[in-house]
Amino acid sequence: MYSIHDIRNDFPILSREVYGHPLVYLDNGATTQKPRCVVEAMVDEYYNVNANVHRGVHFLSQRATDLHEASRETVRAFVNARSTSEILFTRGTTESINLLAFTFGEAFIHEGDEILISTMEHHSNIVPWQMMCQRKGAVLKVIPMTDEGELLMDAYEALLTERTRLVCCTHVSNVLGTVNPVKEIIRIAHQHDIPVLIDGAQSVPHMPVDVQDLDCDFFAFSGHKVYGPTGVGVLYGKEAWLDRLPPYQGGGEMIKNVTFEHTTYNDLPYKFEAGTPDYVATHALATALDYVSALGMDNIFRHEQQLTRYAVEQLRTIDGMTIFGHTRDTADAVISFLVRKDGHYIHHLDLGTLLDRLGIAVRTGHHCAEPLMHRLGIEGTVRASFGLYNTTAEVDALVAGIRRVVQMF
Ligand code: 7TS
Repeated sequence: MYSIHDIRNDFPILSREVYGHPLVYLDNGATTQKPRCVVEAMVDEYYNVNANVHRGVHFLSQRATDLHEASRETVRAFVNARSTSEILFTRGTTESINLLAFTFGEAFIHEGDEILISTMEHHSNIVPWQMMCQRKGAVLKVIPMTDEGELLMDAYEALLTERTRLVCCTHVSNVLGTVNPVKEIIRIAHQHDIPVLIDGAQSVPHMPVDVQDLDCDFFAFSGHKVYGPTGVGVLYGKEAWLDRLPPYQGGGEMIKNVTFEHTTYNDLPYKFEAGTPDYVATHALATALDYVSALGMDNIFRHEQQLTRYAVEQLRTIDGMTIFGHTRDTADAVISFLVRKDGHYIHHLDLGTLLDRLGIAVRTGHHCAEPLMHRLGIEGTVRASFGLYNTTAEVDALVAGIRRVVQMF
């Protein structure tokens, strides 16, 4: 059963106060809070197991290696990859995308080739491709969207040419909550033999994800957004693609043999994992994935969908409210908004700062999606993003808080 009371007790930080008010944490799109079991997994590993992985004959090193590799299997099962060879540990979504942009660029991109991204990408799914395009003389093209924040699928298809080498698209917008039709995007790209990267930073925490069902070629996400620790993330890649990519960084772990003249590289996934991995974080990430799996991703999805719909409904009762996106009720647990007073929008930073004084944590600004802000013709928004532990009472506190703040202007 989905007992919100029990769940909240698993997250010590949720019972703290901010400026004398109970904390209302609605910035889960930026990072999620950690259940006790995740922190305890880290403490336990440092206190009782700690040793470097993959290189020790001794007891602790073997135990740490077992935990690290068991974590890879947990991640594999969580996203339903075919093999643990397809699960690369990185520092997060950003590093996953940079890894792919560099290696894919080296292997497959030539002058005049094209990379396709969407209007609603986070900077981490824009800038690495721009850098790669500059390096290789390639061209970045952008899938347009409607004013309501939906990708234009006909325009997408029309943008695919014989020079398109890769399509990179976010699963869920971190600003609009739009859930993109990624399965359809992938199907269409594959008709043209073009591989697809999905940025899953904002989908993995909120819905079941099956990379084989999606049939994506690459999929990136961050541990810290799915109740795991900071500093660890994942790049999934189909083995056939990963085998054809060169290494990203050189160093220990990623080699088979080294002489001063020549190095042979390790097998997957180690070829892409130079240096000591954050094996404590990988174990804690697996602990987080076990935690959400025990609650059930379907149940989390249902809970957050109900909460999001309730929040949209309640926010719309506020005079002057503009919610961006959310024109379909399939949108995810991220709501960006602005409030108009006396003919202009109250500045997002002012609104966010005054909400903070009431103990309500929201994010303000461009949300690392400046091109999307330009498309919407705004500088920034206030964003409330929900997690598995948020409640309708917290939505009510947000709505009451906004009403109170708006009165002050
Ligand atoms: N992609 C998307 C869709 C994201 O929302 C984010 C982070 C990233 C990539 C980068 O993830 P990282 O873990 O490598 O930093 N998004 C946000 C946000 O919306 N507010 O703070 C970080």
